[in-house]
Amino acid sequence: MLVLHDNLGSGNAYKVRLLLAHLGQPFQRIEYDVTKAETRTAEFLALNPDGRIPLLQIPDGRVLAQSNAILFYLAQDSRYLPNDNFAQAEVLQWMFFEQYSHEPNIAVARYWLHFLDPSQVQQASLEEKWQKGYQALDVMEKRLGAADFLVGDDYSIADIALYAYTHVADEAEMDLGPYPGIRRWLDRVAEQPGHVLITQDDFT
Ligand SMILES: N[C@@H](CCC(=O)N[C@@H](CS)C(=O)NCC(=O)O)C(=O)O
Repeated sequence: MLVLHDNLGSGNAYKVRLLLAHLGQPFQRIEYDVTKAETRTAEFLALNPDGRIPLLQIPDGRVLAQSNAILFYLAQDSRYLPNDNFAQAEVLQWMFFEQYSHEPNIAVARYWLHFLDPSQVQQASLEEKWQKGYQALDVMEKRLGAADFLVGDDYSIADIALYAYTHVADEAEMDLGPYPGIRRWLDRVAEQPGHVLITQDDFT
């Protein structure tokens, strides 16, 4: 069986749980408390020297890190990755955007405000994260104001990658009010068959 080294609060890990749920693929979850450095033990570092979840262990023992690489691996030959070469590259384009322009801002602001002691957060750093996070949302709104999904006409792993932290932007104290296209898209994603909430933890 697939084993997911996981954390229920993590949007990066949720991406993988969400795709596995869509695929109807059972998996075992091992939970780590990232606020207590549980992914920094010698045992975990032997599995992933980068010391981070999500980490997927496949039945032959190989492991794969990086949420979006895991999505790309699991989505092969499924309806969640388009067949066309250019559309596949567009999926990757959105997933690289997610990791460079979206996650480092919205996910980090959420982590500071929702999981750490907010009184320890430097206001200037937070405001920079918000400003860059809103820039990323502006980019998404340009697409989603006029289209149902990020790539082509269908739901794909590009949507899963960007849904993970966008749907909890309120926990980063960010306001999605000015983004009607994104808000409609969030509802559309939540209506996909097999959708699970970020808090769901029973998958075996
Ligand atoms: N780029 C990585 C980021 C993974 C990541 O930042 N994981 C966090 C939780 S969201 C983590 O494991 N943090 C624990 C640590 O750094 O010690 C991905 O997309 O998987």
